[in-house]
Amino acid sequence: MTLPILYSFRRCPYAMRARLALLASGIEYEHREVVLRDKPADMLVASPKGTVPVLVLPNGQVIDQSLDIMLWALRRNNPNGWLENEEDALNMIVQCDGDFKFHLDRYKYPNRYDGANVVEHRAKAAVFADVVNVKLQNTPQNYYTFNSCLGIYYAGYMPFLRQFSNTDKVWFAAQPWPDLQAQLATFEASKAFTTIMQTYAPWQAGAEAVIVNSAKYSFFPIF
Ligand SMILES: N[C@@H](CCC(=O)N[C@@H](CS)C(=O)NCC(=O)O)C(=O)O
Repeated sequence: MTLPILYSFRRCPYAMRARLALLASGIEYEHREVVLRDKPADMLVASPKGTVPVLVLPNGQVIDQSLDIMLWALRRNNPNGWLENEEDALNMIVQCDGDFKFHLDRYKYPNRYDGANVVEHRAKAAVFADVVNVKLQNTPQNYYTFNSCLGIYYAGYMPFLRQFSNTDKVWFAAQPWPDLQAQLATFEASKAFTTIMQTYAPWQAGAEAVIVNSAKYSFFPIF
């Protein structure tokens, strides 16, 4: 049987959210781990822009934006109810991918951006963290325990907030965001996150296929 193929990179937050949604969907796929400085020719043929994640479907269709991969998977199969509050979730993901990511990159990698002021960019990125913290405060507690990873809503941007928190853990822990800090800890400890962070050898043409979400490599349900 021909399966969808996901080109992915373990530490890429965009690829993380695609893998989370694919895991939640239970859709079986072939995982191809990519080394960013040595991208496989097959991936570049499918998507010349050269970013991960890229999903190649058996009919040849290529989905090369992480959010589109999430929506493709969850609209096809959504046994964990990950599309609840979809409109609000998408609005939050747009904020994450826009201003927040812009300032996160400059906070995290100031050397890559001429004249980037770390403290200024951290303060601007913190605006989104604050919004998420308020949202979490207003979310009924049982929602967390019912669905420990909270669906596309949080899978869409938790990998990015995780990068933000890891850039300076001491500073992050000192911020007045108890709900966000707790939710990030829950996210990192979740079965879903540990599953999608498992390591794979870089893919090479001709290598044995790594199948994800099959009984052999994964488990279902995930929460
Ligand atoms: N808008 C894209 C962004 C993906 C992206 O920028 N991925 C990074 C890795 S985190 C990448 O592949 N960069 C190319 C490179 O570093 O060569 C998406 O949502 O999928």
